[in-house]
Amino acid sequence: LGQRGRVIWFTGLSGSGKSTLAYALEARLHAAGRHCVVLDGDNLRHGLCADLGFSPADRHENLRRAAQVARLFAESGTICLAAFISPMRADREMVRQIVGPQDLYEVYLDCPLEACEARDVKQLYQRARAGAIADFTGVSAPYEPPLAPQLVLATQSQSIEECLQLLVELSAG
Ligand code: GGZ
Repeated sequence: LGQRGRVIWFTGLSGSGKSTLAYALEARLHAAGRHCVVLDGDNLRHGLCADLGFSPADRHENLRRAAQVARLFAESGTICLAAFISPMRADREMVRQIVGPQDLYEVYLDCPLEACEARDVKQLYQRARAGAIADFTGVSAPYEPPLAPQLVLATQSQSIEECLQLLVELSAG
């Protein structure tokens, strides 16, 4: 294959741009002939993790499974783009241990809660504020920003194109 796998792990609030950037990066890498795959809440929580909700214990288990799958992809030489809120430092540390520190690139999507909430594409924040969704990250559940991520993207102020260029370097460098 001539290509070493790795895991690009996106962490950030709901609406910070994780899946958008992961899928845009996937398209870029595909176009450059690289094998890659996206894992996110949408494709895992409907299948492999369909039994899990959003309690701290369920998020922990969700991220443990996601990290194990990501490692399998990386071992196969694929670039795995994993987009999960992954709100707790301890859970992200578990991810690092499972994937292996040398293959794990943590990307923090640093976007103010107000900006994520203003977008509210799926009206989840609105429902969380109304009390209809419990344990909602940023509203009624915590988010702990990474202390030493490999890359920080200020998705409110940086353009998608700017973010993508940094991500391509991180994925291929
Ligand atoms: C956070 C929730 C919740 C709660 C449903 N808290 O923006 P989305 O909608 O499309 O992506 C979010 C997704 C988060 O799943 P993850 O697997 O990434 O979470 S974690 O890493 O914490 O395990 C959001 C939706 O699920 N969603 N309820 N209570 N996000």
